[in-house]
Amino acid sequence: MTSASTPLPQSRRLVTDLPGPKAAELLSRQKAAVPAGVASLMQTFAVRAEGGVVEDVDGNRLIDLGSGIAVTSVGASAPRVVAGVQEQVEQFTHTCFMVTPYEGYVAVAEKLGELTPVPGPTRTALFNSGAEAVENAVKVARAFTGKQAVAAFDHAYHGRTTLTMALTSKSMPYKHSFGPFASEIYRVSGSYPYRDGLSGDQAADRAIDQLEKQIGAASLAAVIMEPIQGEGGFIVPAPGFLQRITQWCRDNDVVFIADEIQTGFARTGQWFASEHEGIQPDVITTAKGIAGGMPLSAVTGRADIMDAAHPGGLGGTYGGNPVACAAALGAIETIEQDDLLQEASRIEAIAMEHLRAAQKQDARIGEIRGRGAMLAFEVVDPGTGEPDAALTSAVAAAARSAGVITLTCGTYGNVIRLLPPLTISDELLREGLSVITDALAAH
Ligand code: PLZ
Repeated sequence: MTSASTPLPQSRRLVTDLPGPKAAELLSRQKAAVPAGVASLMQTFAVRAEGGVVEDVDGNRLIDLGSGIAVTSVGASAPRVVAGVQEQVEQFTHTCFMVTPYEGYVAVAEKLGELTPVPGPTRTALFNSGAEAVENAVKVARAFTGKQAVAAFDHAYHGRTTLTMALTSKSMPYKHSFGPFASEIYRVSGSYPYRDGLSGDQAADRAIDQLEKQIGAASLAAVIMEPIQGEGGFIVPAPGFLQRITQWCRDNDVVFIADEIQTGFARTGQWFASEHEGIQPDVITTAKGIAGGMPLSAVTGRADIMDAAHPGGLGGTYGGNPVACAAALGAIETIEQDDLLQEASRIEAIAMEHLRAAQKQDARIGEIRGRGAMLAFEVVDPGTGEPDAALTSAVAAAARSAGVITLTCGTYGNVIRLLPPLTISDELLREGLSVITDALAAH
């Protein structure tokens, strides 16, 4: 360990407005050098992050309720992640696993085989981003089944590459003006109990009917679904929905892919959200929380499915980079040793209590939902229940200006979501929540 710096205090501190003077200068440099298409939410620039706090260039300390979109679940700069990365960079940074393999990749694959709820013997291939994992999950499903069609759900998010844009449901901002999209992708209705009012069985009947009538099992290689839909609005399907869908896939020789890129790695209070649903996916895609902030993703699947791709058919220059693998082993050890599953449940209890109390005072808080440290509420018109996207953006912007990193999501843009690091203290979490609910009360 080389870092001799003092720990970053785990508290919010605003010494300037946002952006402060240094951030304002960087923002103008960003504007001149980075395309507008790459937009940043926070009006400031990070220089340091630790635990649940991000420090900016002007010395402000922000409460992190986003974890870089569900990535630093073990806390920013988690000690075991930092140590693993430092040790690895001193040995070597890259050989390419397809050229000269190394143990870290195999160790991560073994760990994912143990931890994921995929039945029977498994194999794991490593990649860089979530979208790349989804692409490869589709490749193996097609190779295994000899079929081509892939079904995704309403409100789904699977990435920004050509294939994963096609799988993603929402046009703006993800797909608008970027077509044509990949072919043989179909969309069916999912389960959104707050808005469709259907039970898990009713929603599954509807989806299965669409799968059978509009695609046909004989053409269908895979069904892909996030067990809690993330970007779509932290939508938890009605109980039983996922069980029915996975059973239908099993009965019809269709590969069921659970996209656990956002829900994985203790985020929901289990290692994987599939476990809450009692399902055993054939293939699971993971990324984000897997490596404490280093770019790494994985496809873990039944050995017979994964081995259907021919030797040399899967890979990439950087997939399973040794530094990212060392970070993943550090992150996984942290989740295990520090019992972060329990921490996710602690966060759920505190946040639910806070949000339910706020809801009693304010009927614009619609459904509060989620699991563990993946929680959200809808902002609605209290009379009609219609989504209120304008109010949602205003509240989130106000919370950000007050020093709380606050993310929104949802097909209708009206969901405020909480994705704090699992290590955040009770105090910091409560303060961050109060900033958000106070911002709502002030609007
Ligand atoms: N699958 C379920 O949540 C990434 C996207 C943010 P990448 N979600 C955050 C944005 O606006 O780009 C995600 C996900 C699920 C796939 C992905 C894609 O993962 O690592 O961003 O490619």
